[in-house]
Amino acid sequence: MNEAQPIPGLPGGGDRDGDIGHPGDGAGNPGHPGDGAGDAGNIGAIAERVRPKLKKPPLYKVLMLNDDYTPMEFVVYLLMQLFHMSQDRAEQIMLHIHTRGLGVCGVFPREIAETKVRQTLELARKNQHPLQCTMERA
Ligand code: TYC
Repeated sequence: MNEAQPIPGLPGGGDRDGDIGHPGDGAGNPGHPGDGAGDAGNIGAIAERVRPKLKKPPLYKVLMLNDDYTPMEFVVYLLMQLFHMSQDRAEQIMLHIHTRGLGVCGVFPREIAETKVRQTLELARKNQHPLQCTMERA
């Protein structure tokens, strides 16, 4: 046995699909001794993936919409509290939404995006602001 064994999650391992080490995504050792992988001339070698390729979860953009009534300071506060932005970043994004009509607050897997939208709307309603927030596939 002199086959080099790449170490999962380290450079040189992996399945060349361009990602970096999702557990169980096929990164790692190509075959074990006796499993048929790499045995040239082994007629009828088993060509079945031991670990089926797992799909990465689809991502969603959380979008915030402009309106004429929600105070700028409230939007900045919300971007800092719920989207963990710095004050400078939150002001930039708020002004982008204010001038362009809408903007992206972040990109997340579906359930996290849903939670961000819900928390944004809850906080806005609690403070009686008409702010609108939604999500779409990234
Ligand atoms: N247009 C609002 C104002 O002038 C500010 C604002 C910014 C509102 C972003 C909503 O998502 C928003 N007070």
